[in-house]
Amino acid sequence: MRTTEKTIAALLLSALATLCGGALALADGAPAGGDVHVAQTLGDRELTVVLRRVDAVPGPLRVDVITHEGSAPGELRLRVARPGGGGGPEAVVALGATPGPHHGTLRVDTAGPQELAVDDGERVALIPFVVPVAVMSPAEGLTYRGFVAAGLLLLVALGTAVTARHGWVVLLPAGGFVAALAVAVTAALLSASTPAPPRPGEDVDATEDAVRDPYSVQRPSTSDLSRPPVTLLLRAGSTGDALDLELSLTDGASGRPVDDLLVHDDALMHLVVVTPSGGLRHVHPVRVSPGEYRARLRAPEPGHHAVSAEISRRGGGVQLLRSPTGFDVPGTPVDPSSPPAAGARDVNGTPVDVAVTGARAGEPTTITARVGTTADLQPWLGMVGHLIVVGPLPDGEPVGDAAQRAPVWAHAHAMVPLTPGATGGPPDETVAAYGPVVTFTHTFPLPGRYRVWVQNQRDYALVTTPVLLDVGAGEGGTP
Ligand SMILES: [Cu+2]
Repeated sequence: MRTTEKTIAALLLSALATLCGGALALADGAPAGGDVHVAQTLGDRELTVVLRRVDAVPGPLRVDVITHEGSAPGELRLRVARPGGGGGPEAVVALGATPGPHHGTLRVDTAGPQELAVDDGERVALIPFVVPVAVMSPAEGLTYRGFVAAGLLLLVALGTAVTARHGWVVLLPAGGFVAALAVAVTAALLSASTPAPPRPGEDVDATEDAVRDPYSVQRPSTSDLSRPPVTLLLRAGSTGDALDLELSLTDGASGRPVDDLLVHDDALMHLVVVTPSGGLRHVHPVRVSPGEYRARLRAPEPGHHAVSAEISRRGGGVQLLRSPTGFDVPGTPVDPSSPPAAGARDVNGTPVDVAVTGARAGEPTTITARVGTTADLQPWLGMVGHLIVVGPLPDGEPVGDAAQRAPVWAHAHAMVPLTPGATGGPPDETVAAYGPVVTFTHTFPLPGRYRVWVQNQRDYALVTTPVLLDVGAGEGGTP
């Protein structure tokens, strides 16, 4: 082989190495999705079901079921199904007596909307989720075709360089290789800024969201806030020493079942119940069919309960629904208990110290809770802490009745601090590294006496701290 041919062969070989390296880097840069966390009050268990990211179909779907303090050991059966279709293969998750994560792996065969069925033997929760469809834009298509053509032409050029008698013959495939490579590289650069085409039957916004974040179709978008309000129908039926709540969601305009709820703050629905004695129940009803949700309350108190539900509809933003009826449990109501306003207390073995500054209507009030003694709080529903506010409440009547008419029901959060440089999603409940000081800011619109509950998770147990808060009139006698 002459010197020029050797030089051409060496150049082509180095180009081949670059091409292979480039192709690998491209594969590593594939769009990544996230995990979906869904809190579920299934029977007597409060669970967090975590659907891990699906990288390819057909492929494995790993499901982590996180149990909490007081969860009975047992078995859950999981299966994946297309909405309205038959069930796929099952996986059994054995729930141990120790609270924490328990694992199961299923198989998903197709992309698109599906349901994860979680069956405790008595009730089946159907959790909608989406396996992202790989959508290729024209620029991405050109990139792949360009690299394939360049690779083939490179092999032809190499073969020609070894066998051809005249060096100029190699220039033909080598020139084609350079041209194909140029097209591929240009298309790769373009594809970074070109949106992917919409999938059939889907709007462009949703598809763009789905490409950036495959699970975004389950999260609210701020760009579209046009869905009608939801009507919440509530029925309560007794089951032994528990109470089964049946919740029906219907569209305020069409009257049809509402089946477009998004996972919002790690749940499809957050149900808040204020009990006659002034207790708080915060549960996450399971979806049993389109628009139908169920939750069980253990050891219900006699008397009237006030109920609100927080949901988020796709295209409808977050809605706080208040049940106009609440529900009644037969029997004589116990006297309401009055929690302390501020200061130190013990909540089921956890030392909690609450401080309040401000507390004037129309001005920001800061509520600071020191929960435990070290930084061992776990994120619950994606937050270090939750603050639930109901009021103003008159003294001298059962709290459930007063809460039914209370003008203000509100919900504030203490966010999980962002870890600098973190590339993954937010930490899940297995990370016990937050607190012990948790701070909330809330502006009370009206003066009066409020009931406030601070909620945190520690050792897989929910710590609910009730606080009685007197909010004074604001500057200038607001409002
Ligand atoms: Cu909730």
